[in-house]
Amino acid sequence: MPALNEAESLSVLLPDLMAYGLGQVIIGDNGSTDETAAVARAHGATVVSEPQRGYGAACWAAMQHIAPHIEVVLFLDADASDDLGRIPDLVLPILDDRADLVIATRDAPTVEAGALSPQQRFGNWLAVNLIRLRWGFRYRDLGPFRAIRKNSLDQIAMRDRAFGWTVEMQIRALQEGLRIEQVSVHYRRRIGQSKIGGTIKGSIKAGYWIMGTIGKFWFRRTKPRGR
Ligand SMILES: Nc1nc2c(ncn2[C@@H]2O[C@H](COP(=O)(O)OP(=O)(O)OP(=O)(O)O)[C@@H](O)[C@H]2O)c(=O)[nH]1
Ligand SMILES: [Mg+2]
Repeated sequence: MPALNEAESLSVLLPDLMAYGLGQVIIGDNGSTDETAAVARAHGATVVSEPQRGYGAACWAAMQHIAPHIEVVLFLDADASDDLGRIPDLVLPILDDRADLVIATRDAPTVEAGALSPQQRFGNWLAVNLIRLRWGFRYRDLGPFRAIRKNSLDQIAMRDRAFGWTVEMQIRALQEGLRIEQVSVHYRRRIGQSKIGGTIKGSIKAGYWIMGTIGKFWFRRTKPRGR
């Protein structure tokens, strides 16, 4: 879970998350100046500090602390927007060996009004349509809430350290022929202050990285060069 100043939401989210009895809960703390680290530790999470800013940098740092026995890795945001009740729906297809990557798509009829900004909706729409044009797969969202087999995560060798993280994972999954499932989920307005999709500056930054990542892979052959 990448987190930047999410003490308020983590104090609500973590007690619920811990109830699922996951093998490990790891927070990639991206230089928070609030009580994020203290709150996370108080609830039994492992905190990995990553001074280099960026969503991907925080996810990557957290990933380096995954224990060897872990089979499935769940990613989610620290802002309490995601519906934890759907964790089994994301994880079980992988444990049952039906899928390697399961994406929670924020398109259930119950998605809270205002939880996704118009620029987020437009950016996601554009990105998934570009992916469909280039790779022929119909993703419905670039949502942060997703589960992936640990071996597959290693196989796709994530490079992005910023806001192209989710889209890179989805494109690389297609290039590697992973089995992909999508699950419609509920999505709530976040707790705490918006940093990316809910702000103009954040949206421009995220849009730049998402489009840049699609562009980077667009002209590559099925496997990235040099592998
Ligand atoms: N590591 C890292 N994480 C960040 C950064 N900005 C935001 N985050 C985290 O990434 C997640 C998503 O950020 P949000 O601010 O919720 O962005 P969003 O979901 O696009 O938009 P809203 O929920 O509408 O604010 C949260 O867990 C944040 O704490 C950053 O620069 N670095
Ligand atoms: Mg959010």
